[in-house]
Amino acid sequence: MTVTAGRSTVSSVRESVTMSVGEFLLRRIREAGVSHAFGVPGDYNLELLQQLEDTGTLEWIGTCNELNASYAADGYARLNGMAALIVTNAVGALSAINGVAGSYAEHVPVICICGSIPFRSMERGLGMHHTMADGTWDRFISAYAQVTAAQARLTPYNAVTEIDRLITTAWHDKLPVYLELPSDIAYLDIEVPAAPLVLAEPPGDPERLRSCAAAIASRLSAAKSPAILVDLDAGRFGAAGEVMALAEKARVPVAVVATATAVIDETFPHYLGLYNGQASQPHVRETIENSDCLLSIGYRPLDLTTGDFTGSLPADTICVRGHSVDVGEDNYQAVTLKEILRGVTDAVPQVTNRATPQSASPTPAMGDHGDGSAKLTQAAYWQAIQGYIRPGDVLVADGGTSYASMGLHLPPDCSFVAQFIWGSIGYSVGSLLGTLAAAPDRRHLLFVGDGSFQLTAQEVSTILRHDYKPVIFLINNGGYLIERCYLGKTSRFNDVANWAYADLPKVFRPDTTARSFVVKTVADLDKALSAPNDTLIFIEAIMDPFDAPVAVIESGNNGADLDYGPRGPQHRSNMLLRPAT
Ligand SMILES: Cc1ncc(C[n+]2csc(CCOP(=O)(O)OP(=O)(O)O)c2C)c(N)n1
Ligand SMILES: [Mg+2]
Repeated sequence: MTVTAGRSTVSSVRESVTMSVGEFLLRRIREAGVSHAFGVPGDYNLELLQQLEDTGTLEWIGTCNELNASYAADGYARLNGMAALIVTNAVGALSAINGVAGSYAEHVPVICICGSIPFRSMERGLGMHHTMADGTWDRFISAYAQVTAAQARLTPYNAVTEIDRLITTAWHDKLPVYLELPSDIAYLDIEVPAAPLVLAEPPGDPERLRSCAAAIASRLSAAKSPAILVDLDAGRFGAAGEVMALAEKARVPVAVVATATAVIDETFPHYLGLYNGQASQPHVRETIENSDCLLSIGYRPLDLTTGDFTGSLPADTICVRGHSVDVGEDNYQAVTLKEILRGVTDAVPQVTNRATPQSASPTPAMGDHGDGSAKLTQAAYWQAIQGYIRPGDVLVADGGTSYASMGLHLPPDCSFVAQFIWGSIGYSVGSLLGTLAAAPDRRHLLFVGDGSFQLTAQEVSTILRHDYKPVIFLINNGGYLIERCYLGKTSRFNDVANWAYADLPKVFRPDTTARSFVVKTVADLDKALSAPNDTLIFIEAIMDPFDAPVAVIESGNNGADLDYGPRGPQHRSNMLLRPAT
């Protein structure tokens, strides 16, 4: 029998099947498009991992620690759309919380599953390990309430609704969620829906959609200098194609902020460049800040997207977000990013008489990066790497001078993975494991500094264990160079121990076929770059401790003024690395 409710037709007979709580959870995760899980076993999640192994629902990628697993899940979700992380009570969950918080800041949907203490212990007041030994069990779910969009402790009774609510929330909001599975219920049978989970945006309100699209289209059509500013949500909500279709039809230039690097194909004729307040190229800043109709997509003004608050967008900027829009005084709800962009594209007339933007700064000439025998400089390094990038590459970048990779001109179909907002160093090494698992057929390039690498280096062993073949570009400059641009140019706290980085593949996998290079000159680097990509390539570049790209120096110097104020120590002489005069 079917009943008609409003606009939809619903079957009143929902077929159900019997399945254990754990198997249902794994099944739903798989149905959400996730085929791997990252994490570390512990006695409270072993039963779920056994189910995972027995059913083969997901491929398990065990990591060296839960922090790295959380980064891996984040990297995986950025390419795959969603990820799963499995940890154990408290000790695992709290190790992972930094990465999950990063996923929240960066709008990455990760399902964190914590195998937690059994109900038996909660109900009988049994003191358990991995707790504070004070009879409490709510602290860790409370901690996760600060860094996730939704949390639940599963019971046999709520499992069906809560699993679906959490997965759907993560998918819909593009945010992480946290789910506790008490260890004594994973094997209990419950009745679960037979139908697969369907992740689809419910249609918006047709009137709101029409009037919102019409309002935007009429402003765009009347404008002389419209422009679009794109932040990371355009990528997370899969709307980059819609942005480009609109830009194409209405001939509107599109700029991105750093957090949205590579979201818009840089070879797209209407691609304008990177917007970052006064640190933008002048024509980009002028186009965005003086636009008479600026459409911002998910823009979040932050130090790193405003040129340290030097930028100011037009007061009447139209703000389009994942699920709402502001146009002038009007706020539209029950609309979605993709639908709005499609609606506006349909509603605007085809424009033919507006010039395409001047292209972003010319791609640096390849093949000539100075005297081959000269000591390797940052300038020569990035120029050589520019020539190495090819269409479809996945670039994963850590903090420090490796952020200069953001300035590379990217050919089509590249992805750029970095944790710009959260900025937890070491992120990239774990994240690389995740991007490799999500897209094993693409070439993955990691850009990381010695300091950042030391936080999460062990995960190279997992990358080798799974026979992945990334290229790891590590800058060995003896310390935290980017920090020297804030404060402590020569201070010991900015030094790190010198490791034999390029020897690590051998340490992490004695039978490795990885190719390691220690490069000190341009010629050394060129040789390393000519190695075939049939195995992991590790390139340790020895650089001067004070050689930093000007953009990194300037952002550090500005950051010092913002962070420490006019009475801060940065004003004393020679306290921070300044641009060469
Ligand atoms: C978890 C964490 N700890 C500390 C910091 C502060 N921090 C930001 S960049 C950085 C130094 C990075 O050094 P390195 O990776 O060697 O890059 P370099 O600038 O030397 O190329 C530090 C310590 C951070 N962002 N995250
Ligand atoms: Mg360094």
